[in-house]
Amino acid sequence: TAVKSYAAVDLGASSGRVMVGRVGPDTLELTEAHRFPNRPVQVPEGLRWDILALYAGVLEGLRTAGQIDSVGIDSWAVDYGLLDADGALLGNPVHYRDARTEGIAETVWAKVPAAELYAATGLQYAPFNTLYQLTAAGSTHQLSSAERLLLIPDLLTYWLTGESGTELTNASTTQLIDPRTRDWSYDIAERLGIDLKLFAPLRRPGDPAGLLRPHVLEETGLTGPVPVTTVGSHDTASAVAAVPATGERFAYICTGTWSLAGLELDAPVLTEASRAANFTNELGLDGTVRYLRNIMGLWLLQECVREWGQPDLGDLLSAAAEVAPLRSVVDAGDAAFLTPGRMPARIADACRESGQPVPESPAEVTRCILDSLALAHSRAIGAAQSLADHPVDVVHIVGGGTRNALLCQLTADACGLPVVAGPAEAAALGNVLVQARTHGLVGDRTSMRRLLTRTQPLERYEPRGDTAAWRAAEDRLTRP
Ligand code: ADP
Ligand code: LRH
Repeated sequence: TAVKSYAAVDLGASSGRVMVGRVGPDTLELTEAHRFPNRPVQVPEGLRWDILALYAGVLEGLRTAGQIDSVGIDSWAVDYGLLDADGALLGNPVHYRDARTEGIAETVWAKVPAAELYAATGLQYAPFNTLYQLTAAGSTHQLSSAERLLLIPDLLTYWLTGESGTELTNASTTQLIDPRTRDWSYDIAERLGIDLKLFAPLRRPGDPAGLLRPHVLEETGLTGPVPVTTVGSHDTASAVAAVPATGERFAYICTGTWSLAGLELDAPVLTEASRAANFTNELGLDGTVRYLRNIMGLWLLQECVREWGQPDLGDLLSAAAEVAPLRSVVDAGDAAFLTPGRMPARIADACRESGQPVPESPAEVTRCILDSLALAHSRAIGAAQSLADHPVDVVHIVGGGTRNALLCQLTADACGLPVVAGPAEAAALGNVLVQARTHGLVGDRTSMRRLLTRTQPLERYEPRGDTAAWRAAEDRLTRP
């Protein structure tokens, strides 16, 4: 039987890539066509994505990819571009780490109380949810003159095909979707004065998203027609689709700039206890719910490495492995670490304030970050199991963090559960597999996962020792 080639455009907060997946009944091979940095830019009005550089990277990647049967696009969540009546982009998309949403939650909660908002949308509070961003944009000239709002992957799809839509898994991160109906939360939008007509119609993974425009074909050297296929356009939805689980009793951690730790469920958990524990219900493939907690992730390390002048990551991690474990930990779920800058100093401050030794050298700070991430992973997975009444036997780690063996081992230790690490490029693989499924090359979600376990190299980490030291470290964080 024929093997087909699919291009997966996967834009993470730290880098973008165009990957080519070759798929057949027993084949799943992923190669990198092009990788490019994603560098946000601070301009006088705030922190912005360099969307044109990203689009140029996408075109360059498609040029390098060679002839493909379809293209799928996924990216980080919540952010968007605004278009005018002519379909032209109005300004650079605002970065979710921009300060404009500071203090906006109170304005929103005065209209719709936080508890009601959670019951209706299932989303944990995060200042960058699109709902708060749109409230912050309020009566700006740009928003008032916009005719259309396209989430980042939908914007790139629009530029490639001329067709617009709002992909559902990513739409579920706006906090304007009801996870039970998997449709807009009309009542919430109305009460907050958000015009849902700004959004293009919803589309779902597997829906057609148009054909590459003639000028795109010309620029990339591709021979048309080349369709764009809707995938789980939220990178985390694509990554979860590519978790190589063999049963139901698993948890996952998608590690990259963020760590998204949780469970795949059939229905949302909208209880008050779930809200208090800051768990989110994002939508996944085929009616699933991604029940998870956002943890600051390797952003903490990325920001330190930037401040230290980009030392070699491998050397830094080897040195961190030699540092005494669990000397000090910080709360890696704390939104105080959201904004860029001064990260080593902010971590030192947090250790000092909680009465723990202050990490000094880059190796010590790195160890503190990895211990803190592993602890946050275990706390999230522990809480998710009890809140959703869904016990697990194994933790799957996917994403760039699988290349960090120390982080994987520490996570196994903290959870007291085996960790299966890989694939590193899970989002791209999930993207490719949904395209392949849409074009009839693979079957349902279970057969997608079976193909992954058969073809992708995975690393297993057994938990070492007992979890008492981790619980003691947790107590240092949570004591008043
Ligand atoms: P995102 O999609 O959010 O941009 P990735 O999934 O690409 O993030 O993960 C990037 C992170 O993966 C880096 O910040 C780094 O911490 C980690 N990483 C990547 N390569 C390596 C490596 N060779 N060794 C250790 N860690 C790595
Ligand atoms: C990871 C991610 C995550 C979101 C964040 C904004 O790339 O999509 O799932 O919460 O970016």
